[in-house]
Amino acid sequence: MIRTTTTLAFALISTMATAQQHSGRDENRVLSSAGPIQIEELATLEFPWGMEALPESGLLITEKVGALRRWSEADGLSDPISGLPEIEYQGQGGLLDVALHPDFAENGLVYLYYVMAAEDQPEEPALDNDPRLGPFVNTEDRVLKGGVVWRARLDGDTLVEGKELWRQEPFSVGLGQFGGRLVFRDDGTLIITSGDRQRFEPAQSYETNLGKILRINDDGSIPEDNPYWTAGSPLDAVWSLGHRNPLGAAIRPETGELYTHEMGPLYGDELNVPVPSGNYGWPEVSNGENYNRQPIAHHETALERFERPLFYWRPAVSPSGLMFYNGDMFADWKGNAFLGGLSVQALVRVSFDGENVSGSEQINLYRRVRDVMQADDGAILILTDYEDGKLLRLTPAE
Ligand SMILES: [Ca+2]
Repeated sequence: MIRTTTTLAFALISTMATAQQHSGRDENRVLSSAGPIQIEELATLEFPWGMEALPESGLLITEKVGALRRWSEADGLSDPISGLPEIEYQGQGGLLDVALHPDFAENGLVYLYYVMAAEDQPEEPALDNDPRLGPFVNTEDRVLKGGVVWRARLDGDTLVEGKELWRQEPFSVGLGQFGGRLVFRDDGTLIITSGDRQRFEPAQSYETNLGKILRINDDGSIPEDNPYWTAGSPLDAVWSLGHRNPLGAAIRPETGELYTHEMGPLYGDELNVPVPSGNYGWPEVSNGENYNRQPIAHHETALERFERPLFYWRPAVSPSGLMFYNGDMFADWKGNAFLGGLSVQALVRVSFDGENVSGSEQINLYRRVRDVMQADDGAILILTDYEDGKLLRLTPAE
């Protein structure tokens, strides 16, 4: 499929306040192209990472340190839900995303993506740090581990009947870039984003599931209409390849298409519409550079066999979390996509003209935004990063 890559001809509309405004800013009110936005703090969490709306009311929220909690307007934040597996928390790893089965109201099934330490740890961990990581080479974290998708049934405040459905292969030592978002497609299959674990070439390898988007059934079996399905091959679950570190995935309601984004290296964050068997290029092509300045061919100059991003950011926004908005509260933004920006400390809004991107606005929140979702009433809910992370509610200011 050929899509037009949106170039930087679309200048970023920045609503960043001037330095003078910044010094006297009201932390609970920020500017946007749709007018001022009121920010309300609902809860404080430890490294919150993902959230999902419960059918009756309230949310389930993950904390990277290894806890899953409920939150509701009436009762606030719950104690951690019990019954979770042992989670390896360090750096970018820990308890990442949560998703609910499409029939959660009837079956109570909860899906978690978490990082697990290997049962057998090597005596001499292989530190295969790549010079392309530049200053991000890390030799301290020597635990052999990988991302796992796990399903259990929520019974009161306990997860029961836990079962591992999928895991990253192979596990690798330390570092980061696990991916870790989960989203159900309209056909009831589950999409998993798997990062390259800072190892580059596995994203192009037909031997591993690192650096891929995967698709499995709700019970962990593999859909036979996956593009590489041959029964028993490591590629059975692969939907698309050539991804670096995708931390956002959502289904666009108008089309039912899967949208994902991923962090580029130095610059070049991408928004993609992954099609079955599509190769999105990493690490052979990117619109960013390696951290040691070793050049990478840009998508525009590269071979036809690589799919180009629908849109890319340069400089980077460091995207995390993705949702399509269809509420009435921010009526001008209906149909737009929203993603969190970590490095830019902003909520990033993407508008569309049909299937192409028509613009990107950075709504500066002065906080690293980890995840974003829409509440039932059309308010925008946000999780911010770090040990005193917040659940925030954004509504139009009076
Ligand atoms: Ca790419």
